[in-house]
Amino acid sequence: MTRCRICGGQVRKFFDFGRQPLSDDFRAEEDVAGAYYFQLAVGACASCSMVQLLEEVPRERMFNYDYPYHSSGSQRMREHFAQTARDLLAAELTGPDPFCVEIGSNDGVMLGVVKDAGVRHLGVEPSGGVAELARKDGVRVRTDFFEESTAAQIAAEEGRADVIYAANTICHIPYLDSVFRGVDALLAPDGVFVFEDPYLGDIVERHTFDQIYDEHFYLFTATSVRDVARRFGFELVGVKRLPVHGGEVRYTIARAGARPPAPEVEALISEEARRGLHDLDTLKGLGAGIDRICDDLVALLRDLRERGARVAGYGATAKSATVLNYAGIGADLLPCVYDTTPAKIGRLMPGSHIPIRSAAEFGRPYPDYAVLFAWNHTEEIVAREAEFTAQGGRWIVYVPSVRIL
Ligand code: DWN
Ligand code: SAH
Ligand code: ZN
Repeated sequence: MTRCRICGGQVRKFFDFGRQPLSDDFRAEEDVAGAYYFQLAVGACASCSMVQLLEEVPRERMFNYDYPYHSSGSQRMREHFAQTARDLLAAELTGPDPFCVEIGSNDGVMLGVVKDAGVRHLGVEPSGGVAELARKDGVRVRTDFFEESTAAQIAAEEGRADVIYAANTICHIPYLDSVFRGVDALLAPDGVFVFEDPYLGDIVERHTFDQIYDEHFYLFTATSVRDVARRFGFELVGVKRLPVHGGEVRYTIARAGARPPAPEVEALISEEARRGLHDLDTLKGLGAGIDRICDDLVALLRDLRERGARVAGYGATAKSATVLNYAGIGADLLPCVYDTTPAKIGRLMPGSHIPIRSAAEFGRPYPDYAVLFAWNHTEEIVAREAEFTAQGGRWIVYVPSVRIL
């Protein structure tokens, strides 16, 4: 039996992807033998409703100097984080000497804007390579995992934070108890802990099952976040649905009693109850969607191969590891994947070993079809690669169902 990482209750499995590689482990041909595999299965706690993975991957295996994902790789995300920074500056960082801490600051895409406003800030980022990129832009970063001890040290050295912010990071941290105790140590009495992560409600609704992989340990809801916050003396006081990464929620958390909860919080929690979002039957329904999508995608790729069409992938996303390895798609069906990230180009996709080529080579020559693994950046990529469709190329997407655009 698997015990809940939050409350010790029983986690009931609703889907099992089998043995899977690490989603951001892009290796050179000669290194693939050493790749790490784990059991990727997901369940919901029968006691506290938190949806979580059943196996935890040691954090240093995922988040280390070589972590390849650069947050600044998308124009839309750069704009999203600039707007986020401006909103925090206007609403929360207004005192005489405000202090903003970001957990998982990556290449500094958000904190750079806070820095430019002349506001005291600190990123906490364990992955040394991306932390160095942020420092090159003048952003202050501590190369460390955020947890209770790190937070206590920061509080002692720099004082309390008015804002602790995190995007696509809190769901990556199984040891949430330590995170909340750290927030307790570091947050000013009237400060806010703001974080945004993929929303289980959107994953279920849009069948975006490829949000499930090693790094995404938790799939949050307003209900589960409210409950975990309460365990540590905090209250969920705000929720905002965000369109980025296929649907996320931004949670605002304050010390219990410090701020009144906005009406949207109760509204979203009620909606989740109405939808039965934490019921095992609802969650098992997602499983049927996963199998249908993977079967349809494999059938389409086989059909295209038989017809002699040239097919490639676009976007060597972490998400794509789940699709490719669960569906069993290899280089025989998809000979290569194009991507703009320097640390991924020339490497192999984890598990499927499909080679990654520079997006600059996409048109030399264009394939007939391209599977859009970065479906969350569809608008941006379709616009950037307008010449591909102008020359007759067609995009293939697979969420919420397999379609040729
Ligand atoms: O949660 C996470 C999110 C924030 O980032 C992490 N656990 C890991 C990562 O997930 P992902 O790899 O699925 O994220 P993206 O943003 O969907 O990745 C997009 C990929 O596509 C990158 O490798 C960059 C590439 N890309 C490209 O080749 N051309 C992206 C754009 C916008 C482009 O035009
Ligand atoms: N915030 C960025 C990066 C998301 S990727 C964005 O939204 O684009 C997840 C990031 O969290 C990685 O940079 C990873 O190194 C970092 N991370 C993982 N565990 C962490 C922890 N315990 N404390 C701080 N950062 C962590
Ligand atoms: Zn639980």
